[in-house]
Amino acid sequence: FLPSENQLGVVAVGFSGGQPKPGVEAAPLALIKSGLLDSLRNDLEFVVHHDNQVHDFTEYFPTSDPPLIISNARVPMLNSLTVSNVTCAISAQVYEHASKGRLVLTLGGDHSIAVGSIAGTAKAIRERHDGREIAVVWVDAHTDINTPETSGSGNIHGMPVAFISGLAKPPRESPSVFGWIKKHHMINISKLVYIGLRDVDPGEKIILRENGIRAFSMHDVDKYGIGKVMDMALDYLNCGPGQEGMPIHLSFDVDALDPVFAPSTGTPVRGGLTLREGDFICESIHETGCLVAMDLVEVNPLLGENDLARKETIRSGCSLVRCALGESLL
Ligand code: EXY
Ligand code: MN
Ligand code: MN
Ligand code: MN
Repeated sequence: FLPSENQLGVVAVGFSGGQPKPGVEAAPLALIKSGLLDSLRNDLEFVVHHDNQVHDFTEYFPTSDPPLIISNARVPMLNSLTVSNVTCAISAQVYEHASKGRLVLTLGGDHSIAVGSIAGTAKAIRERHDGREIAVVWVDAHTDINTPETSGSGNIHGMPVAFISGLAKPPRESPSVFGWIKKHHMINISKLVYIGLRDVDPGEKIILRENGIRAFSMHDVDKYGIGKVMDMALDYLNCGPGQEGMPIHLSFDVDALDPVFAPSTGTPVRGGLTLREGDFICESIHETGCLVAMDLVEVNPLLGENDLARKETIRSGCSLVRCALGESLL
């Protein structure tokens, strides 16, 4: 299942509809302008397949997308048809790269886009490799596993894991919302691990408990150290030394890092990973040789105190990607 040597597909997604703060759609261009793709080509010797476009997918925005009122929900679901249409289009683009055996890098955008990137990866890997499932490593301060019923915000960037795992179904009130997600797009919730958690809603904690989801919070990072946490996480996914391995999709939300290292993001939470710990997570996954796709999301170049804050956040994001793609390999 390993991607072909050094062939990288890039999908740049300028989308912010999964949350209310403008700016996160500007991240792909900011990352690319700061030299990310050039360094992947020149220093890491990737052949980069990219259409040189930052897609805003506005052609997929419905003419009307009112808040979707769902029975038993606390608040309406926001931009539901838009996020559904956009993630469907993303899944097709990611699938296109992955089905050619390329490693796929998706630059967000807010975290709702992971519904599309994971769906595209899961489908391509199943097709290429005899129905094989993918593992997902979700690095985040948050679990993003609210259902439309448990969500207190209605923002879909807090729900992608619920939809891509099938824990949340297309709402009865509007079945076309995520109605495009089929079995072959979905992940198995037992092949998911979280790292970096520190801001999990009460309803999400119940979902984690009821489904026995493997999660490493910041408490675990402090208690065991990041080295041991990665040993445990990769061992759980059968990707440790001497194990058979399985294809890994890494979904990295930059807010997993402490705001000291990534201040320019929509929902910062204190007490996060150091940049070195974030880089170590990425390096450890690179070392397994199992990485098939990565998302980098929630960089918001319009937020943060000043220009330095924004530059630092972009620099941190670039560092994470380069580490996942093998930068620190000796
Ligand atoms: N749990 C909160 C919600 O559902 O609105 C906050 C989610 C923040 C999500 C950020 C992207 O990781
Ligand atoms: Mn593109
Ligand atoms: Mn997230
Ligand atoms: Mn987050």
